[in-house]
Amino acid sequence: MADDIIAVKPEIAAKARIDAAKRAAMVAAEAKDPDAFWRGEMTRIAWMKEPTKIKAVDFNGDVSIKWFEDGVLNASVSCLDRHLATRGDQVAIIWEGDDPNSDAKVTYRELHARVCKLANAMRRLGVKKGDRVCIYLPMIVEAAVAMLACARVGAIHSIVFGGFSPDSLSSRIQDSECTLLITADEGRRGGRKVPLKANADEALLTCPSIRHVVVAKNTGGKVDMMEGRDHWWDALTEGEAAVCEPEPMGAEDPLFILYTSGSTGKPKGVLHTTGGYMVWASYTHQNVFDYRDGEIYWCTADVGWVTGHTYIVYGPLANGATTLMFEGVPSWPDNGRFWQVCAKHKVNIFYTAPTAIRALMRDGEGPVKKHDRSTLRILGSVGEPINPEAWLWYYRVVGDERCPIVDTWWQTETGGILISPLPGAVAQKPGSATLPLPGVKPALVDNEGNLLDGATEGNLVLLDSWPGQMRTIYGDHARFGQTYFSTFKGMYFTGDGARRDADGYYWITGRVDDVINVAGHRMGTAEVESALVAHPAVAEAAVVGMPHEIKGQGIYAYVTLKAGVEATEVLRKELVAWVRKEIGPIATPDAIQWAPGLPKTRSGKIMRRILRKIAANETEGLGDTSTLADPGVVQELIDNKVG
Ligand code: 6R9
Repeated sequence: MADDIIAVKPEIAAKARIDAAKRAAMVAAEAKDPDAFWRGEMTRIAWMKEPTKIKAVDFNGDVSIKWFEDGVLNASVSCLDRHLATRGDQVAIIWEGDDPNSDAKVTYRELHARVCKLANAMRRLGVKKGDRVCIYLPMIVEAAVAMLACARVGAIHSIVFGGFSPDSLSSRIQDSECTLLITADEGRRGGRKVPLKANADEALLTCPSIRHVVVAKNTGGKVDMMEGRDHWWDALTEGEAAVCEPEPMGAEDPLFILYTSGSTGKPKGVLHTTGGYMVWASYTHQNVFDYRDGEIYWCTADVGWVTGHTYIVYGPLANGATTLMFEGVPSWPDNGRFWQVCAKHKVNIFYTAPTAIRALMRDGEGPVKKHDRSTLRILGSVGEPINPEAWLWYYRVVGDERCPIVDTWWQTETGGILISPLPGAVAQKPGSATLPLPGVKPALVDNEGNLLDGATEGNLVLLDSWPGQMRTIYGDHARFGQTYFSTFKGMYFTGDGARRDADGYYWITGRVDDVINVAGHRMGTAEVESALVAHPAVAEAAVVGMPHEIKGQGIYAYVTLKAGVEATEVLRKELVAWVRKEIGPIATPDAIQWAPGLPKTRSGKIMRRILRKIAANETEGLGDTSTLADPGVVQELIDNKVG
């Protein structure tokens, strides 16, 4: 079953932008003369000065990645200005509210005007090229406006997902010393309110770099406004002109920072620059989704994640698409919401995460079949491995076996999709992200970094750069080299493991490092551990991922309490609430096990391999435990496993 092949239907290949022959020609052209290939692709975005230099990359030494380096552009011009003459009155953004009775449409002309007004106001507040601006907004049109207004004035945006706690918001603002925060009174999700401004107020107690706060009125809920610091969006932008000179940006000037979790330490500020990122966003959005003029395209992600950056805002708008922004959740008011929205707005391309598919599968076909999905043409998946069962349900029930599925593998660091079928060119196999896009060079290596040939399994690396690759970790270039280029010399290490079959298809097996993927959200085990040990009752904590039917992985925490503290149900609940408050609801532990001791090597290193197996109930072959300082703790943990 898992190795089923679903061939490209001839009628799909015939109409697609890229069929198998075109794909082969692209791969060959890129291999023969990469500079010529990318010189061709770079014209998909608008340049103030076209680059003459294409690529300058060194994965060794200090690691330096530059694309189109002498080009000059402004990302907002590619997304807005250049469309005004040809599609000014076309809808750019369809906004669908949490409440099924609220929606809105914004044309390219209106979006351009709103972006210019905010950009002018930002300049008036003193925001200049290179300044960092934090965006902490719900899924409302203002989020896209804020991103593009930052791009307009050359400020670097750093979006923090609205589900993060005041502490998480504060540490991200501090790390990149943002001077402006853009937020809203409250957000809405599944009929509930999210107190964004109140969270921001708490965070800002520890953020001296913030000089101004712009507040969008969304729910109308009551909030405190600090005189001189806080400004209502509408009042601030009211008198501003609807035109604004775009800041000329070098191709390698930063466009945004986005914090993401790694194996160790605090979240890293992944930095993307302007030219290469925009080329990659446009190239991948148009080709992977086979986007055609006039189509309605919906990516269900939140703009707080990289998927929202590249595939709700920058990619679709660069390509002149109509992009749908959804404020709500798949399960509210009922489990048919996704399909109701598809029918209401006649969606052609739909892009979501496996965790949502698995959750909706539980309710059977009823809620899907109730709604007309005849406009759907392409279905996409992103964020985590999709199991063949969920893939086939998506294909049969949602797509009526009509719509190709693009299972897109990529990361915050990669800026956009790297491995995915092209719907008119590559046969699909349920559960496989299939083949690299033209220009992308994945490989598998063993733990010593030796390249592996043919059908095999190993660590997924990329042998060469692509324009959308991250350029550095904000403020810590040494950590960039250390994290991604030191494990395997001269290669970018993804942190993922993968299998490659005899057809050369990639099957991503999941993270091989201490990052876990909970419902498509990346979480560092170290972050959850440091939240737990910050609680006065906790002496030590070790966190691992455990298999979870809907979320893919759940969070399993082993907690050692301080001497004299009693392990009670009340304390367990308190610790769960504590982590939610410290990091945010996405980090809620699914299980907490009291651990009188943790399995450690004689040098004091926690043996996570063993803890992962216990959490997964795989206690048969625990492997070598002879290096443990106290092998007895393992049996004790197995006997007291929770869940
Ligand atoms: C875009 C995004 C990246 C990690 C990545 C991998 C997992 C993403 C996947 C997938 C299997 C896919 N991942 N897409 N695994 N198949 N199609 O999700 O970025 O939040 O940085 O997560 O997600 O483990 O390394 P990000």
